[in-house]
Amino acid sequence: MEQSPIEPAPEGARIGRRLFLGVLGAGAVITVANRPLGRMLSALEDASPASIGGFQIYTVTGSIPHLDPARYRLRVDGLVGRPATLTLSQLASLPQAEVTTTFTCVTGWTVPHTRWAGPRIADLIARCAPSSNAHALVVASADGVYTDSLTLAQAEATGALLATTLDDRPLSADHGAPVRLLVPGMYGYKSVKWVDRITLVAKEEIGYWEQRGYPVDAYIPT
Ligand SMILES: Nc1nc2c(c(=O)[nH]1)N[C@H]1C(S)=C(S)[C@@H](COP(=O)(O)O)O[C@H]1N2
Ligand SMILES: [Mo]
Repeated sequence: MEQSPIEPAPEGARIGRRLFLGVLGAGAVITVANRPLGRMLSALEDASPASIGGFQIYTVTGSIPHLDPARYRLRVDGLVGRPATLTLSQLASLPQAEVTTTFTCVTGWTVPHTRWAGPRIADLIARCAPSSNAHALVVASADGVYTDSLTLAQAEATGALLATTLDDRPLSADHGAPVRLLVPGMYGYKSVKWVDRITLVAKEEIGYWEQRGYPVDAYIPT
């Protein structure tokens, strides 16, 4: 599927193609076509139709990875003295942190009072003996495409989590199971879903949406 450089708009994301065509057929297009048609169609092409509990479910690849929890491994590599490969039970045995936050997508939708838990990424990295020249980390998704990056200072200061639960329940596949990044205070595009690799690097790398125009400074204005 060809990808549009724009994140699916919330309106488009709520409407599946079949429903959209049905609406067109019924002549009721005015209820959904409050934006240029091309833009709306490309949003439909790219979007998962799901809206769950106030979240728009996004996946730039057009499909939702279903990772087997038993076979899941998180790799930590790059500029570390002790590269690691962790199972979910090893992640669960690390100190768990919790955060309740308003999840905020830069396109405008928010979900208040979302509660996330999992190990802090800074704690995990500390166990891997980062090299003195390690300055940032790149978080890569098992979807093979999506990445984002934080400086080690940002990981520390924000308390960024490798979230394994949302509202006290294991993450769903739609929300990035079994592990997603959650960066309190930063826009949702930092929150890489289906995390499978964290690589320490000397220089921050530009993430998927930042390469396509989103601000590299992802802090949500307060
Ligand atoms: N792998 C992956 N992670 C991703 C995205 C994506 O398309 N693929 N979209 C990002 C964006 S822009 C947002 S706002 C949130 C949305 O989270 P949700 O799909 O759980 O609602 O996921 C982020 N993480
Ligand atoms: Mo987003």
